[in-house]
Amino acid sequence: MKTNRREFIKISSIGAGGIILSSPLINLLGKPEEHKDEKRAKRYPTYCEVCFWKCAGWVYTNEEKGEEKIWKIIGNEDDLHSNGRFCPRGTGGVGMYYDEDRLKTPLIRVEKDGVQSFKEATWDEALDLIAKRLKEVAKEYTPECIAMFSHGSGGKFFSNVLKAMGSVSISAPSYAQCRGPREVAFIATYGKGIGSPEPTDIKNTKCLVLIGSHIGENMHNGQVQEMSDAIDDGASIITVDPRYSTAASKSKFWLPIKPATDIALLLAWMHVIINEELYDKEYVEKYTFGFEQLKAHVKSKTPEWAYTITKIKPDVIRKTAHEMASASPAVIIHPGRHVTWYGDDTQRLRAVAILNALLGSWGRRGGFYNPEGIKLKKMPRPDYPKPKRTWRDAHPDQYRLAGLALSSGMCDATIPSPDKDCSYKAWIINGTNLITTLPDQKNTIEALNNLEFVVVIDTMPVDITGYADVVLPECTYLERYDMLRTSKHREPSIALRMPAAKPKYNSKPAWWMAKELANKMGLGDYVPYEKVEEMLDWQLKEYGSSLKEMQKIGVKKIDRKYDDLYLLNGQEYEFKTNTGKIELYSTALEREGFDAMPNYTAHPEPPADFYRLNYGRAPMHTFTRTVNNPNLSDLMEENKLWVNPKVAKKYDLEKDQEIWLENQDGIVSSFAIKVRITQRIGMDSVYMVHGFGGTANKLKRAYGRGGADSELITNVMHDPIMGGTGMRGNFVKFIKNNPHV
Ligand SMILES: Nc1nc2c(c(=O)[nH]1)N[C@H]1C(S)=C(S)[C@@H](COP(=O)(O)OP(=O)(O)OC[C@H]3O[C@@H](n4cnc5c(=O)[nH]c(N)nc54)[C@H](O)[C@@H]3O)O[C@H]1N2
Ligand SMILES: Nc1nc2c(c(=O)[nH]1)N[C@H]1C(S)=C(S)[C@@H](COP(=O)(O)OP(=O)(O)OC[C@H]3O[C@@H](n4cnc5c(=O)[nH]c(N)nc54)[C@H](O)[C@@H]3O)O[C@H]1N2
Ligand code: SF4
Ligand SMILES: [Mo]
Repeated sequence: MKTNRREFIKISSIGAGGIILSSPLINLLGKPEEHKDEKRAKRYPTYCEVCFWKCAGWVYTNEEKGEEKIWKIIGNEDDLHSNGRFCPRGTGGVGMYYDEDRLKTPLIRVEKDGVQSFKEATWDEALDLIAKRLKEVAKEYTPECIAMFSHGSGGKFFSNVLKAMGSVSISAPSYAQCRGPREVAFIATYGKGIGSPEPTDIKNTKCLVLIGSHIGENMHNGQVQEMSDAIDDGASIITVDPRYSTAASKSKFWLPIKPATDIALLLAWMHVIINEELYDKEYVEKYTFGFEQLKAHVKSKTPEWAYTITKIKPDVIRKTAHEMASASPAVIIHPGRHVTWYGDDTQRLRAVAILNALLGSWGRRGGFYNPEGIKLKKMPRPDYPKPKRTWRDAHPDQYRLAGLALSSGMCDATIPSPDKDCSYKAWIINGTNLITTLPDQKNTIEALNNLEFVVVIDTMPVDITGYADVVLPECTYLERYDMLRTSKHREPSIALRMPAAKPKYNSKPAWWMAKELANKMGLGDYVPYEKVEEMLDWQLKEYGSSLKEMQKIGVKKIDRKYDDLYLLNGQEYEFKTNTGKIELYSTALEREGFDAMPNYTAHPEPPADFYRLNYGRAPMHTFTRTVNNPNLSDLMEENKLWVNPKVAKKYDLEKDQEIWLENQDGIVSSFAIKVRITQRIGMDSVYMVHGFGGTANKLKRAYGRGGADSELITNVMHDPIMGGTGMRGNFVKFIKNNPHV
């Protein structure tokens, strides 16, 4: 059975606490001493799901009129990700539980008289249908034709079922739309990626260089705290950002770079550091490969050369290079996180990696430390079948250095084309709002229309749920168990998430859905437990703990196995690169036919009357994940378009005037966005926070609020090295009268 056109269905839904904000950066974090335990309260351990920093905390419940209610969430003081403090989003996570617009029961797409709509279903009906349709797709095509997109904790449970079926096409948008280029660049240079949380030793640094990494608005908790401490300890901050970000306002040097020219600045910094012999000679000699080639490569890349490109004055380039060198090796050129900007991102991040190597910061106190984590044992289960095709076949002979599946690549491969085998026929989408997450919405929708079957697992009726054949409502992280958190850090640790309340409505945890689905598909042996608690307890035993103990402590620290947080003086060390050295000259890139050392190439400029569309984060929101959250939308209910006063004057734009935007491809924004006139943005760009302007009409607080950068990002600049989707090459012009009337 083929679905014809997959009509977008606007889902109908069936069925608090406040936060005080003061000034930016550290003041946004809750203080541990503010939270005095109250006698009647019960507390349950969790780790936060409002973003991917995964801070561990405590959920407090209180009895109100004989009923237990979730009251507040605070940080767990034993946790290295949070140090006992939560960011406003984490604190506001309670709102996810109370949001009355939540998905409440499974939904199945039905068609009557040519009109498609969702009907409410029981779990049995929904899961039976999924099992039947996935088996049909696997039989008619191959199991490899089923793909999964996931960004969230439940993904592990569903990927187990998918692998048991015989497909390994499992991707997260946090790779090709986020940190992929940085991982590839650091692996090419050091033989090791960055990972999450970033092992930047910010608390011990003397100089932190942020290149478009807007820590303070990007509220990755531990980093914000460490940056604040470092500033108090006298560290200097150098911020390179065309926008006067919160970080820029805390910086000794703010370099308002012309957008898309960072590689030129990085090469000029290398030039100064090599030319003036400011690099860490002993380190470079002992650990690196290709210094002479690099020296020749950057010989002509003078600050004067870079000035013409970046608009950063030569003396500022020199001064900031001296500032970094005088802090060396306790200096961090931060690798950033969302780095898919202009398509040459792996090379820009290579330049970042190389500059760190020249300053000897990798493996050094105040630079990058060597994190350690633990790997939990898996309960015995049958071997997975070996797939005949993987996600790599979506782009044969391309992006061979990509280490993880590309969401965008898998999406593209779903659209039949003469030069591509149409690989995917069914998608499972868990915890990712692909419509607003992948660039070029038209492309994503075309892929969705070509699918035979789509399952969406989410907590909210967000945009992507409207394209599903079956929608499964997951309960929030406050109502469920999940896998144990074991991310690497200065010390290894384990954190538990457990339910603080029963799932509201007819929602269920991912582990339960995946287990039921596996059973219905005859794959029950792959889920060797009745309840996930059994598995958690089994895994914890290996570390001398138990579920019971973890329920009391939440976080268990484990001693480091190796005493190698930093490199020792003069220590021999073999890097996992082709040469065993830190590759200033990359043999891996050369072998793949790419530049072995980064080069600057110019990018297109905005046409007349157009402005570059810049976007980023706000401290109180995470993408579309939080825009409907009652607590967080109270703090920030819409985004605004940052416009420079001179530009505003040119077009006669007033403060808070509602305007629409049209991009270079003629795409017009669905909703109006208010103008914020500010000197903090340059003359060639406009800026907005990502996540707003949603079209999902059942999200009362989010629908149509503000503008969506996602709608306007239609020009995708693919990174030829790893397939990342550069999203900052889009230009917009202003429309003052409502184009939709
Ligand atoms: N235009 C544009 N695109 C971008 C970015 C940008 O800045 N601008 N940023 C990029 C980056 S850096 C990233 S990391 C990605 C992020 O991409 P996504 O992770 O897709 O971002 P969200 O929009 O937050 O979508 C998360 C979805 O998970 C759902 N959800 C929340 N909690 C749960 C849960 O417990 N269970 C389940 N099943 N679902 C849950 C939310 O309701 C929401 O639908 O987007 C990338 N794409
Ligand atoms: N509060 C909050 N915090 C978050 C998130 C969130 O949703 N909310 N999301 C998390 C996630 S998944 C990620 S990946 C990170 C992303 O956060 P980061 O990696 O810190 O930042 P980006 O989104 O890449 O960059 C945004 C900054 O880049 C600047 N910029 C734009 N163009 C250029 C340019 O050409 N050159 C330079 N040098 N700068 C430029 C913008 O002005 C803006 O200040 O944030 C994380 N932290
Ligand atoms: S940084 Fe904030 S939103 Fe992210 S996990 Fe930590 S508390 Fe939650
Ligand atoms: Mo991200």
